[in-house]
Amino acid sequence: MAVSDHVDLPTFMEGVRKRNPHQPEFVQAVQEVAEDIYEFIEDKEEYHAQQILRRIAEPDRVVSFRVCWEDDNGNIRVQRGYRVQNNNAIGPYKGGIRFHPSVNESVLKFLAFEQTFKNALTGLPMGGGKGGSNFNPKGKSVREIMRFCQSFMTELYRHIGADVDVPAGDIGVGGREIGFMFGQYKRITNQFTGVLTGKGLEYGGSLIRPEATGYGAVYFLANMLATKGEDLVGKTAVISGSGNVATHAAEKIVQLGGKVLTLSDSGGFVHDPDGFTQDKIDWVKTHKTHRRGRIQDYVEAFPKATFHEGKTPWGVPCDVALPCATQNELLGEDARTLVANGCKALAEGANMPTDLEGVHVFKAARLLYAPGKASNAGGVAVSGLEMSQNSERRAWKEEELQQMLKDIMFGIHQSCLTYGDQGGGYVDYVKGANIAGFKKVADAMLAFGVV
Ligand code: NDP
Ligand code: 2IT
Repeated sequence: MAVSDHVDLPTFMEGVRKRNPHQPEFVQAVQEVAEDIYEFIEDKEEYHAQQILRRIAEPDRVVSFRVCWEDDNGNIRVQRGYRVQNNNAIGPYKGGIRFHPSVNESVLKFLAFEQTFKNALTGLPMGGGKGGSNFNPKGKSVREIMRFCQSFMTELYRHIGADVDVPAGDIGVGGREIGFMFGQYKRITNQFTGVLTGKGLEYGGSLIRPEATGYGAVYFLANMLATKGEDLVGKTAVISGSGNVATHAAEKIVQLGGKVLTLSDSGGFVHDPDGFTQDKIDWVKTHKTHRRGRIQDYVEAFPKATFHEGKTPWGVPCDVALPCATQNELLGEDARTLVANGCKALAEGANMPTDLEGVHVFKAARLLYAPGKASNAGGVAVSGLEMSQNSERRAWKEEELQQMLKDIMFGIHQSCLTYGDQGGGYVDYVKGANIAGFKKVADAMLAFGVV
Protein backbone atom coordinates (compact mmCIF):
# COMPACT_ATOMS: atom_id res chain seq x y z
CA MET A 1 0.00 0.00 0.00
CA ALA A 2 1.28 3.45 -0.91
CA VAL A 3 2.22 5.67 1.98
CA SER A 4 1.22 9.21 1.08
CA ASP A 5 3.30 12.18 2.09
CA HIS A 6 0.74 14.15 4.06
CA VAL A 7 3.20 16.16 6.08
CA ASP A 8 1.99 19.69 6.73
CA LEU A 9 3.69 22.80 5.34
CA PRO A 10 5.86 23.60 8.40
CA THR A 11 7.11 19.98 8.50
CA PHE A 12 7.78 20.04 4.76
CA MET A 13 9.76 23.30 5.10
CA GLU A 14 11.66 21.96 8.09
CA GLY A 15 12.83 19.12 5.86
CA VAL A 16 13.83 21.53 3.10
CA ARG A 17 15.85 23.60 5.59
CA LYS A 18 17.50 20.49 7.04
CA ARG A 19 18.51 19.10 3.66
CA ASN A 20 19.77 22.48 2.42
CA PRO A 21 21.72 24.04 5.28
CA HIS A 22 23.27 27.45 4.59
CA GLN A 23 21.13 27.92 1.47
CA PRO A 24 18.75 30.74 2.49
CA GLU A 25 17.86 31.87 -1.05
CA PHE A 26 16.88 28.34 -2.09
CA VAL A 27 14.80 27.82 1.06
CA GLN A 28 13.10 31.20 0.49
CA ALA A 29 12.15 30.34 -3.11
CA VAL A 30 10.75 26.95 -2.08
CA GLN A 31 8.79 28.49 0.79
CA GLU A 32 7.16 31.08 -1.47
CA VAL A 33 6.00 28.38 -3.86
CA ALA A 34 5.06 25.82 -1.19
CA GLU A 35 2.71 28.27 0.57
CA ASP A 36 0.48 28.31 -2.51
CA ILE A 37 0.98 24.74 -3.68
CA TYR A 38 0.04 23.26 -0.32
CA GLU A 39 -3.33 24.96 -0.54
CA PHE A 40 -3.82 23.80 -4.14
CA ILE A 41 -2.96 20.14 -3.55
CA GLU A 42 -4.82 19.84 -0.27
CA ASP A 43 -7.53 17.68 -1.87
CA LYS A 44 -5.35 16.15 -4.61
CA GLU A 45 -4.11 12.87 -3.21
CA GLU A 46 -2.00 11.88 -6.22
CA TYR A 47 0.32 14.90 -5.95
CA HIS A 48 0.90 14.01 -2.29
CA ALA A 49 1.30 10.28 -2.87
CA GLN A 50 3.81 10.87 -5.65
CA GLN A 51 5.68 13.50 -3.58
CA ILE A 52 5.69 15.86 -6.54
CA LEU A 53 6.63 19.09 -4.73
CA ARG A 54 9.33 17.28 -2.77
CA ARG A 55 10.76 16.01 -6.06
CA ILE A 56 10.66 19.39 -7.84
CA ALA A 57 12.45 20.91 -4.83
CA GLU A 58 15.34 18.44 -5.25
CA PRO A 59 17.43 19.34 -8.35
CA ASP A 60 17.98 16.50 -10.83
CA ARG A 61 21.66 17.29 -10.41
CA VAL A 62 24.09 20.03 -9.34
CA VAL A 63 27.38 20.09 -11.21
CA SER A 64 30.21 22.06 -9.64
CA PHE A 65 33.61 22.47 -11.24
CA ARG A 66 36.91 24.32 -11.10
CA VAL A 67 37.57 27.07 -13.64
CA CYS A 68 41.24 28.11 -13.99
CA TRP A 69 42.28 31.04 -16.12
CA GLU A 70 45.23 33.37 -16.49
CA ASP A 71 44.84 37.12 -15.94
CA ASP A 72 46.62 39.80 -17.97
CA ASN A 73 49.49 39.88 -15.50
CA GLY A 74 50.14 36.15 -15.84
CA ASN A 75 48.59 35.25 -12.48
CA ILE A 76 46.68 31.97 -12.29
CA ARG A 77 43.14 32.52 -11.03
CA VAL A 78 40.72 29.87 -9.79
CA GLN A 79 36.92 30.24 -9.79
CA ARG A 80 34.07 27.86 -9.13
CA GLY A 81 31.62 27.09 -11.93
CA TYR A 82 28.19 25.46 -11.64
CA ARG A 83 25.28 24.13 -13.59
CA VAL A 84 22.12 23.28 -11.70
CA GLN A 85 19.74 21.08 -13.72
CA ASN A 86 16.56 21.31 -11.71
CA ASN A 87 13.87 19.56 -13.73
CA ASN A 88 13.43 18.41 -17.35
CA ALA A 89 9.90 17.00 -17.17
CA ILE A 90 8.58 19.21 -19.97
CA GLY A 91 11.68 19.91 -22.06
CA PRO A 92 15.47 20.26 -22.04
CA TYR A 93 16.89 22.16 -19.07
CA LYS A 94 16.90 25.86 -19.91
CA GLY A 95 18.10 28.92 -18.02
CA GLY A 96 20.75 31.58 -17.84
CA ILE A 97 24.36 31.79 -16.71
CA ARG A 98 25.29 34.36 -14.08
CA PHE A 99 28.77 35.75 -13.47
CA HIS A 100 28.80 37.65 -10.17
CA PRO A 101 30.90 37.36 -6.98
CA SER A 102 27.73 36.53 -5.00
CA VAL A 103 27.08 33.35 -7.00
CA ASN A 104 26.99 30.18 -4.90
CA GLU A 105 25.03 26.94 -4.85
CA SER A 106 22.11 28.43 -2.94
CA VAL A 107 21.64 31.29 -5.42
CA LEU A 108 21.80 29.01 -8.45
CA LYS A 109 19.50 26.40 -6.91
CA PHE A 110 16.88 29.06 -6.17
CA LEU A 111 17.20 30.39 -9.72
CA ALA A 112 16.92 26.91 -11.30
CA PHE A 113 13.89 26.12 -9.11
CA GLU A 114 12.14 29.38 -10.11
CA GLN A 115 13.07 28.79 -13.74
CA THR A 116 11.22 25.46 -13.74
CA PHE A 117 7.88 27.19 -13.02
CA LYS A 118 8.64 30.21 -15.23
CA ASN A 119 9.49 28.09 -18.24
CA ALA A 120 6.31 26.04 -17.79
CA LEU A 121 4.29 29.28 -17.73
CA THR A 122 5.60 30.31 -21.16
CA GLY A 123 3.78 27.34 -22.70
CA LEU A 124 6.99 26.31 -24.49
CA PRO A 125 8.71 22.94 -23.95
CA MET A 126 11.54 23.95 -21.64
CA GLY A 127 12.69 22.50 -18.32
CA GLY A 128 14.47 24.52 -15.62
CA GLY A 129 18.19 25.05 -15.07
CA LYS A 130 20.69 27.75 -14.14
CA GLY A 131 24.44 28.10 -14.04
CA GLY A 132 27.23 30.50 -13.39
CA SER A 133 30.33 31.35 -11.47
CA ASN A 134 31.60 33.61 -8.72
CA PHE A 135 33.81 35.25 -11.39
CA ASN A 136 33.55 39.05 -11.18
CA PRO A 137 33.59 40.62 -14.67
CA LYS A 138 33.96 44.14 -13.22
CA GLY A 139 37.37 45.63 -13.96
CA LYS A 140 38.40 42.71 -16.20
CA SER A 141 39.76 43.28 -19.69
CA VAL A 142 37.88 41.83 -22.67
CA ARG A 143 40.72 39.33 -23.16
CA GLU A 144 40.41 38.19 -19.54
CA ILE A 145 36.67 37.75 -19.96
CA MET A 146 37.27 35.74 -23.14
CA ARG A 147 39.78 33.46 -21.42
CA PHE A 148 37.42 32.94 -18.50
CA CYS A 149 34.45 32.13 -20.77
CA GLN A 150 36.57 29.65 -22.73
CA SER A 151 37.79 27.90 -19.60
CA PHE A 152 34.24 27.82 -18.17
CA MET A 153 32.91 26.22 -21.37
CA THR A 154 35.77 23.71 -21.50
CA GLU A 155 34.06 21.93 -18.59
CA LEU A 156 30.44 22.99 -19.15
CA TYR A 157 30.25 21.64 -22.72
CA ARG A 158 30.01 18.01 -21.55
CA HIS A 159 26.84 18.76 -19.53
CA ILE A 160 24.84 20.70 -22.15
CA GLY A 161 23.40 20.23 -25.64
CA ALA A 162 20.58 21.49 -27.85
CA ASP A 163 18.30 18.66 -26.60
CA VAL A 164 19.88 18.37 -23.17
CA ASP A 165 20.41 21.77 -21.56
CA VAL A 166 20.47 25.17 -23.25
CA PRO A 167 22.06 28.01 -21.25
CA ALA A 168 21.69 31.74 -21.95
CA GLY A 169 22.67 35.06 -20.32
CA ASP A 170 21.87 36.54 -16.91
CA ILE A 171 23.67 39.02 -14.62
CA GLY A 172 27.16 39.66 -16.00
CA VAL A 173 26.55 37.55 -19.11
CA GLY A 174 25.36 39.31 -22.28
CA GLY A 175 25.86 38.87 -26.01
CA ARG A 176 29.63 39.19 -25.83
CA GLU A 177 30.05 36.42 -23.24
CA ILE A 178 27.58 34.16 -25.09
CA GLY A 179 29.71 34.68 -28.22
CA PHE A 180 32.89 33.62 -26.42
CA MET A 181 31.17 30.56 -24.92
CA PHE A 182 29.52 29.53 -28.19
CA GLY A 183 32.85 29.86 -30.00
CA GLN A 184 34.52 27.55 -27.51
CA TYR A 185 31.65 25.03 -27.58
CA LYS A 186 31.86 24.87 -31.37
CA ARG A 187 35.62 24.53 -31.26
CA ILE A 188 35.53 21.63 -28.77
CA THR A 189 32.62 19.68 -30.25
CA ASN A 190 32.87 20.68 -33.92
CA GLN A 191 29.09 21.07 -33.86
CA PHE A 192 27.03 24.09 -34.83
CA THR A 193 23.83 23.60 -32.83
CA GLY A 194 21.43 25.79 -30.86
CA VAL A 195 23.20 24.97 -27.61
CA LEU A 196 23.05 28.52 -26.24
CA THR A 197 20.51 31.31 -26.71
CA GLY A 198 21.08 35.05 -26.75
CA LYS A 199 23.49 34.52 -29.64
CA GLY A 200 24.46 37.23 -32.14
CA LEU A 201 22.21 37.58 -35.19
CA GLU A 202 25.06 36.51 -37.48
CA TYR A 203 25.32 33.06 -35.91
CA GLY A 204 21.81 31.92 -35.05
CA GLY A 205 20.57 34.52 -32.58
CA SER A 206 16.98 35.76 -32.56
CA LEU A 207 15.74 39.28 -33.10
CA ILE A 208 14.34 40.95 -29.96
CA ARG A 209 16.04 38.52 -27.53
CA PRO A 210 18.01 41.38 -25.88
CA GLU A 211 14.85 43.44 -25.43
CA ALA A 212 12.50 40.58 -24.52
CA THR A 213 12.77 40.42 -20.72
CA GLY A 214 12.28 44.14 -20.08
CA TYR A 215 9.64 44.58 -22.78
CA GLY A 216 7.80 41.47 -21.59
CA ALA A 217 7.74 42.73 -18.00
CA VAL A 218 6.13 45.98 -19.12
CA TYR A 219 3.59 44.11 -21.27
CA PHE A 220 2.69 42.08 -18.18
CA LEU A 221 2.38 45.30 -16.15
CA ALA A 222 0.10 46.75 -18.83
CA ASN A 223 -2.02 43.57 -18.78
CA MET A 224 -2.45 43.90 -15.01
CA LEU A 225 -3.40 47.59 -15.26
CA ALA A 226 -5.89 46.77 -18.03
CA THR A 227 -7.87 44.60 -15.57
CA LYS A 228 -8.60 47.89 -13.77
CA GLY A 229 -9.30 49.77 -17.00
CA GLU A 230 -5.98 51.63 -16.76
CA ASP A 231 -2.85 51.98 -18.90
CA LEU A 232 0.66 53.41 -18.56
CA VAL A 233 0.02 56.81 -20.13
CA GLY A 234 1.17 59.54 -17.75
CA LYS A 235 2.15 57.04 -15.02
CA THR A 236 5.38 57.49 -13.08
CA ALA A 237 7.67 54.46 -12.82
CA VAL A 238 10.46 53.63 -10.40
CA ILE A 239 12.94 51.07 -11.78
CA SER A 240 15.99 49.50 -10.13
CA GLY A 241 19.02 48.20 -12.01
CA SER A 242 20.61 49.61 -15.15
CA GLY A 243 21.49 46.45 -17.05
CA ASN A 244 19.76 44.52 -19.79
CA VAL A 245 16.39 44.11 -18.07
CA ALA A 246 16.15 47.56 -16.45
CA THR A 247 17.08 49.60 -19.54
CA HIS A 248 14.68 47.72 -21.81
CA ALA A 249 11.88 47.94 -19.26
CA ALA A 250 12.52 51.70 -19.09
CA GLU A 251 12.46 51.94 -22.88
CA LYS A 252 9.08 50.20 -23.13
CA ILE A 253 7.57 52.29 -20.32
CA VAL A 254 8.56 55.43 -22.24
CA GLN A 255 7.18 54.00 -25.52
CA LEU A 256 3.84 53.33 -23.81
CA GLY A 257 3.60 56.90 -22.49
CA GLY A 258 4.93 56.50 -18.94
CA LYS A 259 7.62 58.51 -17.15
CA VAL A 260 10.65 56.69 -15.69
CA LEU A 261 12.02 58.44 -12.60
CA THR A 262 14.88 56.19 -11.45
CA LEU A 263 17.52 53.65 -12.43
CA SER A 264 20.19 52.17 -10.16
CA ASP A 265 23.20 49.93 -9.77
CA SER A 266 25.01 48.37 -6.83
CA GLY A 267 26.39 51.82 -5.91
CA GLY A 268 23.02 53.58 -5.47
CA PHE A 269 20.20 55.09 -7.52
CA VAL A 270 19.73 58.14 -9.73
CA HIS A 271 16.52 60.15 -9.65
CA ASP A 272 15.76 62.18 -12.76
CA PRO A 273 12.65 64.28 -12.05
CA ASP A 274 12.32 65.14 -15.76
CA GLY A 275 12.17 61.44 -16.62
CA PHE A 276 14.52 59.21 -18.61
CA THR A 277 13.94 59.86 -22.33
CA GLN A 278 15.07 57.37 -25.00
CA ASP A 279 18.28 59.42 -25.47
CA LYS A 280 19.05 59.24 -21.78
CA ILE A 281 18.33 55.50 -21.69
CA ASP A 282 20.69 55.05 -24.66
CA TRP A 283 23.34 56.97 -22.69
CA VAL A 284 22.87 54.58 -19.75
CA LYS A 285 23.08 51.52 -22.02
CA THR A 286 26.34 52.72 -23.56
CA HIS A 287 27.80 53.84 -20.25
CA LYS A 288 26.91 50.72 -18.25
CA THR A 289 27.25 47.99 -20.88
CA HIS A 290 29.97 49.19 -23.25
CA ARG A 291 31.98 51.48 -20.99
CA ARG A 292 31.29 49.39 -17.87
CA GLY A 293 30.73 52.68 -16.01
CA ARG A 294 28.83 53.54 -12.82
CA ILE A 295 25.26 54.89 -12.75
CA GLN A 296 26.39 57.80 -10.54
CA ASP A 297 28.15 59.34 -13.58
CA TYR A 298 24.67 60.04 -14.99
CA VAL A 299 24.36 63.19 -12.84
CA GLU A 300 27.40 64.72 -14.53
CA ALA A 301 25.86 64.17 -17.97
CA PHE A 302 22.36 65.23 -16.81
CA PRO A 303 22.81 67.70 -13.91
CA LYS A 304 19.12 67.97 -12.93
CA ALA A 305 19.29 64.38 -11.70
CA THR A 306 20.47 63.43 -8.21
CA PHE A 307 22.49 60.43 -7.06
CA HIS A 308 21.64 58.63 -3.81
CA GLU A 309 24.64 56.61 -2.73
CA GLY A 310 24.07 53.14 -1.28
CA LYS A 311 20.28 53.50 -1.52
CA THR A 312 17.53 51.65 -3.38
CA PRO A 313 14.86 53.74 -5.17
CA TRP A 314 11.72 52.45 -3.40
CA GLY A 315 11.20 55.66 -1.39
CA VAL A 316 10.53 57.72 -4.53
CA PRO A 317 6.73 58.07 -4.88
CA CYS A 318 5.46 56.38 -8.06
CA ASP A 319 2.44 54.80 -9.74
CA VAL A 320 4.26 51.63 -10.83
CA ALA A 321 7.50 49.93 -9.84
CA LEU A 322 9.83 47.45 -11.57
CA PRO A 323 12.65 45.88 -9.54
CA CYS A 324 15.12 44.79 -12.25
CA ALA A 325 18.48 44.30 -10.47
CA THR A 326 18.80 41.26 -8.21
CA GLN A 327 17.30 39.01 -5.51
CA ASN A 328 16.14 40.48 -2.19
CA GLU A 329 16.63 44.08 -3.28
CA LEU A 330 13.15 45.06 -2.05
CA LEU A 331 12.48 44.31 1.61
CA GLY A 332 9.35 44.33 3.76
CA GLU A 333 9.80 47.95 4.80
CA ASP A 334 10.34 49.02 1.16
CA ALA A 335 7.10 47.25 0.25
CA ARG A 336 5.26 49.15 3.00
CA THR A 337 6.75 52.44 1.74
CA LEU A 338 5.65 51.75 -1.84
CA VAL A 339 2.12 50.90 -0.72
CA ALA A 340 1.94 53.96 1.57
CA ASN A 341 3.10 56.19 -1.30
CA GLY A 342 0.23 55.01 -3.51
CA CYS A 343 2.05 52.58 -5.84
CA LYS A 344 -0.66 50.77 -7.83
CA ALA A 345 1.24 47.98 -9.57
CA LEU A 346 4.60 46.23 -9.44
CA ALA A 347 6.10 43.81 -11.95
CA GLU A 348 9.35 42.03 -11.11
CA GLY A 349 11.95 42.11 -13.88
CA ALA A 350 14.55 40.46 -11.64
CA ASN A 351 14.26 36.99 -10.09
CA MET A 352 12.93 37.05 -6.50
CA PRO A 353 13.76 40.75 -5.94
CA THR A 354 11.12 40.98 -3.19
CA ASP A 355 11.82 39.20 0.10
CA LEU A 356 9.16 36.97 1.67
CA GLU A 357 7.98 39.72 4.02
CA GLY A 358 7.58 42.09 1.07
CA VAL A 359 5.55 39.49 -0.83
CA HIS A 360 3.21 39.19 2.17
CA VAL A 361 2.90 43.01 2.38
CA PHE A 362 1.90 43.25 -1.30
CA LYS A 363 -0.58 40.37 -0.97
CA ALA A 364 -2.17 41.92 2.13
CA ALA A 365 -2.46 45.30 0.36
CA ARG A 366 -4.08 43.54 -2.66
CA LEU A 367 -1.61 45.29 -4.94
CA LEU A 368 -1.36 44.38 -8.62
CA TYR A 369 1.83 42.45 -7.93
CA ALA A 370 3.51 40.15 -10.47
CA PRO A 371 6.24 37.74 -9.34
CA GLY A 372 9.30 37.43 -11.57
CA LYS A 373 8.46 33.92 -12.68
CA ALA A 374 5.44 35.40 -14.48
CA SER A 375 6.51 38.91 -15.43
CA ASN A 376 10.13 38.32 -16.47
CA ALA A 377 9.38 35.19 -18.53
CA GLY A 378 9.56 37.14 -21.80
CA GLY A 379 13.33 36.65 -21.98
CA VAL A 380 13.31 32.89 -21.72
CA ALA A 381 10.22 32.77 -23.95
CA VAL A 382 12.13 34.43 -26.80
CA SER A 383 15.03 32.09 -25.97
CA GLY A 384 12.57 29.25 -26.59
CA LEU A 385 11.68 30.87 -29.91
CA GLU A 386 15.40 31.11 -30.71
CA MET A 387 15.66 27.35 -30.09
CA SER A 388 12.78 26.75 -32.51
CA GLN A 389 14.37 28.94 -35.17
CA ASN A 390 17.70 27.10 -34.73
CA SER A 391 15.96 23.72 -35.11
CA GLU A 392 14.22 24.93 -38.25
CA ARG A 393 17.43 26.58 -39.47
CA ARG A 394 15.66 29.83 -40.28
CA ALA A 395 15.03 33.26 -38.73
CA TRP A 396 11.62 34.75 -38.12
CA LYS A 397 10.81 38.41 -38.81
CA GLU A 398 10.85 41.03 -36.10
CA GLU A 399 7.11 41.74 -36.35
CA GLU A 400 6.32 38.04 -35.94
CA LEU A 401 8.51 37.78 -32.86
CA GLN A 402 7.16 40.99 -31.31
CA GLN A 403 3.65 39.62 -31.67
CA MET A 404 4.63 36.21 -30.26
CA LEU A 405 6.21 37.88 -27.22
CA LYS A 406 3.06 39.92 -26.59
CA ASP A 407 0.87 36.83 -27.02
CA ILE A 408 3.00 34.76 -24.63
CA MET A 409 2.92 37.48 -21.94
CA PHE A 410 -0.84 37.76 -22.41
CA GLY A 411 -1.14 33.98 -22.08
CA ILE A 412 0.86 33.97 -18.83
CA HIS A 413 -1.37 36.73 -17.49
CA GLN A 414 -4.42 34.63 -18.36
CA SER A 415 -2.95 31.59 -16.56
CA CYS A 416 -2.44 33.76 -13.47
CA LEU A 417 -6.08 34.86 -13.64
CA THR A 418 -7.22 31.23 -13.96
CA TYR A 419 -5.53 30.10 -10.76
CA GLY A 420 -5.12 33.39 -8.86
CA ASP A 421 -8.52 35.12 -9.06
CA GLN A 422 -9.61 35.57 -5.44
CA GLY A 423 -12.92 37.25 -6.24
CA GLY A 424 -13.91 40.78 -5.28
CA GLY A 425 -11.61 42.20 -7.96
CA TYR A 426 -8.40 40.85 -6.46
CA VAL A 427 -5.99 38.60 -8.35
CA ASP A 428 -3.20 36.92 -6.39
CA TYR A 429 -0.66 36.70 -9.23
CA VAL A 430 1.88 34.89 -7.03
CA LYS A 431 -0.57 32.11 -6.34
CA GLY A 432 -1.77 32.06 -9.96
CA ALA A 433 1.78 31.76 -11.34
CA ASN A 434 2.87 29.15 -8.80
CA ILE A 435 -0.12 26.90 -9.38
CA ALA A 436 -0.20 27.21 -13.19
CA GLY A 437 3.54 26.49 -13.43
CA PHE A 438 3.39 23.65 -10.91
CA LYS A 439 0.41 21.93 -12.51
CA LYS A 440 2.03 21.58 -15.92
CA VAL A 441 5.30 20.18 -14.55
CA ALA A 442 3.53 18.00 -11.98
CA ASP A 443 1.19 16.40 -14.52
CA ALA A 444 4.12 15.54 -16.78
CA MET A 445 5.90 13.98 -13.81
CA LEU A 446 2.84 11.91 -12.95
CA ALA A 447 2.86 10.52 -16.49
CA PHE A 448 6.45 9.31 -16.08
CA GLY A 449 5.89 7.37 -12.87
CA VAL A 450 8.64 7.21 -10.29
CA VAL A 451 11.82 8.26 -12.11
P1 NDP B 1 22.85 42.84 -16.00
O1 NDP B 1 24.16 42.25 -15.65
O2 NDP B 1 22.64 43.35 -17.39
O3 NDP B 1 22.49 44.02 -15.00
C1 NDP B 1 22.40 43.80 -13.63
C2 NDP B 1 22.02 45.08 -12.94
O4 NDP B 1 21.67 44.79 -11.61
C3 NDP B 1 23.15 46.09 -12.88
O5 NDP B 1 22.60 47.38 -12.84
C4 NDP B 1 23.82 45.72 -11.56
O6 NDP B 1 24.57 46.77 -10.97
C5 NDP B 1 22.60 45.40 -10.71
N1 NDP B 1 22.98 44.46 -9.66
C6 NDP B 1 23.46 43.20 -9.84
N2 NDP B 1 23.73 42.63 -8.66
C7 NDP B 1 23.42 43.55 -7.73
C8 NDP B 1 23.47 43.55 -6.33
N3 NDP B 1 23.91 42.48 -5.65
N4 NDP B 1 23.04 44.67 -5.68
C9 NDP B 1 22.60 45.75 -6.37
N5 NDP B 1 22.54 45.81 -7.72
C10 NDP B 1 22.94 44.72 -8.38
O7 NDP B 1 21.76 41.71 -15.64
P2 NDP B 1 20.27 41.56 -16.18
O8 NDP B 1 19.66 42.89 -16.42
O9 NDP B 1 20.28 40.55 -17.26
O10 NDP B 1 19.57 40.85 -14.91
C11 NDP B 1 18.90 41.59 -13.89
C12 NDP B 1 17.91 40.67 -13.19
O11 NDP B 1 16.96 40.18 -14.14
C13 NDP B 1 18.50 39.42 -12.53
O12 NDP B 1 17.76 39.12 -11.38
C14 NDP B 1 18.29 38.35 -13.58
O13 NDP B 1 18.26 37.05 -12.99
C15 NDP B 1 16.92 38.76 -14.08
N6 NDP B 1 16.53 38.24 -15.41
C16 NDP B 1 17.31 38.43 -16.49
C17 NDP B 1 16.91 37.96 -17.72
C18 NDP B 1 17.66 38.23 -18.96
O14 NDP B 1 17.16 37.88 -20.04
N7 NDP B 1 18.83 38.86 -18.94
C19 NDP B 1 15.68 37.18 -17.87
C20 NDP B 1 14.88 37.11 -16.67
C21 NDP B 1 15.33 37.60 -15.48
P3 NDP B 1 26.17 46.77 -11.06
O15 NDP B 1 26.47 47.14 -12.48
O16 NDP B 1 26.61 47.78 -10.05
O17 NDP B 1 26.62 45.37 -10.72
O1 2IT C 1 16.16 34.28 -15.56
C1 2IT C 1 15.96 34.07 -16.77
O2 2IT C 1 14.85 33.73 -17.21
C2 2IT C 1 17.08 34.27 -17.70
N1 2IT C 1 18.15 34.69 -17.27
C3 2IT C 1 16.92 33.95 -19.16
C4 2IT C 1 17.06 32.47 -19.38
C5 2IT C 1 17.09 32.05 -20.82
O3 2IT C 1 17.33 30.86 -21.03
O4 2IT C 1 16.88 32.88 -21.73
